[in-house]
Amino acid sequence: MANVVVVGAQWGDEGKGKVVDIYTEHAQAVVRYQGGNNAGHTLVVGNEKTVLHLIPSGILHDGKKCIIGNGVVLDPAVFIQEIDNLKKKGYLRDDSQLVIDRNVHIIMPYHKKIDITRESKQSERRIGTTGRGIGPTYEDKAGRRGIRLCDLINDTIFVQKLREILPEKNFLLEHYFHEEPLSEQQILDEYRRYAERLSPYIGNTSQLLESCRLKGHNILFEGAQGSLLDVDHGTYPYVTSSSTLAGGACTGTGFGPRFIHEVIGISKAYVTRVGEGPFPTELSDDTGERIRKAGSEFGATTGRPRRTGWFDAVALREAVRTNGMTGLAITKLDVLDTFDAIRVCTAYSYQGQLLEEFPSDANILRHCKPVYEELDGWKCDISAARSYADLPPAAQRYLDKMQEISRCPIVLVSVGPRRDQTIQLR
Ligand code: 2SA
Ligand code: GDP
Ligand code: MG
Repeated sequence: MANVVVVGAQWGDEGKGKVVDIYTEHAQAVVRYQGGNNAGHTLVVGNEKTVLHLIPSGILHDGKKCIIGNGVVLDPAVFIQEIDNLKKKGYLRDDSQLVIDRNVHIIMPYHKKIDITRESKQSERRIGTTGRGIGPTYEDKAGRRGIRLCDLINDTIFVQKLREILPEKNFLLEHYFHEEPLSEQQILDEYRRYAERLSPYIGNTSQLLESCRLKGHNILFEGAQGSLLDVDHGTYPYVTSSSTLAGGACTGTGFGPRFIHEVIGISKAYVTRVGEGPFPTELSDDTGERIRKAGSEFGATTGRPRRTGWFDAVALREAVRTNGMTGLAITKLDVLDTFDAIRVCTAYSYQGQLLEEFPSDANILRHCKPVYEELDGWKCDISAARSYADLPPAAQRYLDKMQEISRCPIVLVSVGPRRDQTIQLR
């Protein structure tokens, strides 16, 4: 029996969706605990691809509870669209499979408009956000002026809150950003319709997880984005606005840390990053382009090309520590199938010093140069491997190296996007 947190060990898009889908087989409940529809989690079963932004990646398994915890910020339109798409494909036949916590914060039209406007008008301070309103919604949560789902479904409270908040947002839009103000009536009309559609799914995550735990059920916590995008421990200010680390699984659901047994970090066999911010092993050359092509490295939400680079053990060790990882899942090993030589970054060089620990200051990180070790490539197709022994010796050596320098045992290796293209080591 185990309650497991799955977290991204890098800057997101490590293949969390795929791993959560696989681990769901052993769980009775799957919970998202932070972020919102900035996430894009891709699941491939047979030839069918599903990209989820809000609904937990357990939803393709009948009968598994999928819960959106209080730490998530929810765009109702995206959520409703996602439900409709899943139902069209024959999933989510039983609505009681899906629960949204009554305390999730709602992404409002002004959040999206402020996010997009800030990014376009303040180019020197660009973060490279997904433009989904995530940051402004978390700002209002911390500023105690957010609208929660429990407010949205109580019309008197909803009207009162919107009337308090909207004038401030419109003032900012009109007088600072020189944008059109938003209409209160339009927002009310639109969000009242959403309130109706969301009502059947509302629940209490903390109580639900407690009852799962008491029944001896296994709970899977699904992180979004990645450890290096954590608002506290990431490459601030080039981060998302939530707690992406395993610790966020507790605050984002109301589940106590002493009941969590495993923390599995997902890492690609190389690194990608989307958006701005320092990235020491970035390859802005043909090799980077080759990885992007072979790995289809384009945003699952925005379609943006992802930046690519060699595996970075310094950054991964940071994630191993800040999450208290018990195991590592290495994904996209097959993407390196054609390379003659593969590099791994073991330390950074910074102003003549050798750094083995990840600097928490983005201003230092941006001047760090990677120190590499080079390994031989395996130069063959590994996508049919289903056990460690099936892998060519050079691929085994690469995995052994990653395990040694990241100081965390590898428990799963992924050799293709499909559910079955997986080697489970534990
Ligand atoms: P935001 O929108 O405020 O959360 O953006 C802040 C930073 O967080 C990064 N971020 C992400 N990084 C990787 N993947 C994400 N999800 C999508 C995907 C991204 C996409 O699955 O591909 O489609 O572009 C994600 N979401 C947020 C973001 O790039 C900023 O650096
Ligand atoms: P997530 O946000 O961490 O769930 O990851 P994304 O879905 O944004 O990006 C991961 C991408 O890699 C998706 O397109 C997956 O289908 C794909 N993928 C996952 N694992 C593997 C793998 O082992 N090999 C290959 N080639 N693709 C993979
Ligand atoms: Mg993604």
